[in-house]
Amino acid sequence: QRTKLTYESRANLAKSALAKRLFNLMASKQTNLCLAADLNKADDILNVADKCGPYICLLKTHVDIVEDFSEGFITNLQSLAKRHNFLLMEDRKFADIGNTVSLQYAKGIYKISSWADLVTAHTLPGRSILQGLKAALGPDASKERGVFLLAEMSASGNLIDDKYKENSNKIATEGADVDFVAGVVCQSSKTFAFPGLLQLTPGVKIDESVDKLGQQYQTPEHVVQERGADIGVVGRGILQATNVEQAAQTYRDRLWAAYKDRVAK
Ligand code: BMP
Repeated sequence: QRTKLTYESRANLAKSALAKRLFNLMASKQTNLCLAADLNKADDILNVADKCGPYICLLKTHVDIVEDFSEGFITNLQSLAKRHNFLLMEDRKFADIGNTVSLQYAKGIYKISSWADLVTAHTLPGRSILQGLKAALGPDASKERGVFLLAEMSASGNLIDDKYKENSNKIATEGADVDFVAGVVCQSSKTFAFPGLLQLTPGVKIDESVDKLGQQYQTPEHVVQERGADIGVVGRGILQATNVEQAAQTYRDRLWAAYKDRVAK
């Protein structure tokens, strides 16, 4: 069972170079917290990235909500990622034909492929989504990049059923492009079994169970121990706290303790 194995041992099983890197980073830095930096101003994102940087393994962006985007913002974000040792994930949720996702990944204002270590993609279009994203990268660059595939969502009433999950798992674990898949975004340990993939689980908050727009929350302990999360994604639980740095530390401590407990049992 993958949830019983340590991140160190799973790093050796990973087929994606990025998954290996992230497993090792989590183990050495002792954090399985991903910050969802969903803020609209570049400086606000850089500010939380600097404060929370020591406690996170991953910083997740929605770059299309940044009102004052510039290349300088990306350069600054990259230097914070380097200083505090975390990776960058653009939560783009690609969902189009191969040719279009290839253009969306590399071109336009954001040039996502030039800076995001990881991106997210829906499996709705099938395998061609991986081929399309890979096509945007040079032959060597694909070793420095990875994708998390969406196999489940935390939104209430979402349309994903068991068949869709099962087929998403196949895309993540079978075929020529599995070296590009670092993990799966999902809500349950049953969604996939392969220990070389990371389970990223959003919808984590300590003291709320829903928001007003369909988001469903669980506690850090519940997502790690009952749902199989390897990385817990926290946005508003940290961003709306009076002390952002302290909140990041609390989420990091609780997610990490839950993981240590899980592998010890
Ligand atoms: P918050 O903790 O503030 O609810 O933020 C959750 C983050 O995770 C958002 O950036 C959202 O886009 C993302 N997310 C999610 O909430 N549920 C999913 O199923 C997939 C996601 O990427």
